[in-house]
Amino acid sequence: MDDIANIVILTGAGISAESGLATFRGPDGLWEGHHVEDVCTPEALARNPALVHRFYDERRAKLHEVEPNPAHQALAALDAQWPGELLIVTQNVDDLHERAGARRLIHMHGELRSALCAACGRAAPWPDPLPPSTKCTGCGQPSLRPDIVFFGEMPYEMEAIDHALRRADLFVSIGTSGAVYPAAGFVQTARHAGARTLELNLEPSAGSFYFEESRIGPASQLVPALV
Ligand code: BV8
Repeated sequence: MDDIANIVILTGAGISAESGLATFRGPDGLWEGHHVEDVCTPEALARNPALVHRFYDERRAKLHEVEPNPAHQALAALDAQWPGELLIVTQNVDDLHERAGARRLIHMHGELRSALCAACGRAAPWPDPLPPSTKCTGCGQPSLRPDIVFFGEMPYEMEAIDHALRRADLFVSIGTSGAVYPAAGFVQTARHAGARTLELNLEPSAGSFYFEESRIGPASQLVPALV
């Protein structure tokens, strides 16, 4: 990695699988038990808020039962010692990257541990438990929702992500099926900017074609071997 200065790392549900968190599209994946349009769209939240809250409450409760795995720990160690620019962009809403110690981190699809006020847009730590009457500490409205980027909503910090991708010398994708945009398009942005591209995944993804190199295997083995 001697000619590499700036690194962007994209992670998906696969990096947390070995910690015990379900992925979306694999066997007994989250989308097996729920239709996306019933739990992960603004319309679903308006139509059946109790179902959407239950879907995210169940996943938030699971966070107390799991720990970061060697893949999260390896990325946090790389983040701590890498002298150049480094950005971990996660599609995941769990807190395993930060619990492993990662600092240069963006949650582009939101976070289970955060609540968003649908009235004023203010985010705050999730008030466990969340009785329906819980009011926003900013505007006082009882309009808290999961701080999750639903389908059809703009992911967070896209400008900062795009800037990092255009400056990257190396783009690494870990544990994602490449099924969801705009994240699935990041490899193309990085390639156009001249970055080397590497995919680490349990199986070829929808975007494998765009990567110079794909390594197949579990993240807990591939990531420590990389860093
Ligand atoms: C938007 C919420 C626009 C959090 C999620 C083209 C461009 C832009 C948008 C679109 C486009 N085409 C279509 C769209 C719309 C849509 C989209 O992409 N649809 C898809 C289905 C075609 N995108 C959007 O709506 C996005 N918004 O574009 O807004 C806009 C513009 C202006 C103004 C307003 C709006 C929003 C997308 C975010 C949606 N939210 N989730 C949550 O509930 O968790 S997406 C959901 O899928 C999760 O966030 C998840 O992160 C994401 C991707 O899934 P993966 O992480 O990849 O997980 P998956 O299970 O699929 O795969 C796991 C992989 O790991 C597998 O490959 C497996 O083999 C591997 N694996 C398993 N175990 C291991 C492993 N690998 C290594 N080791 C292991 N042990």
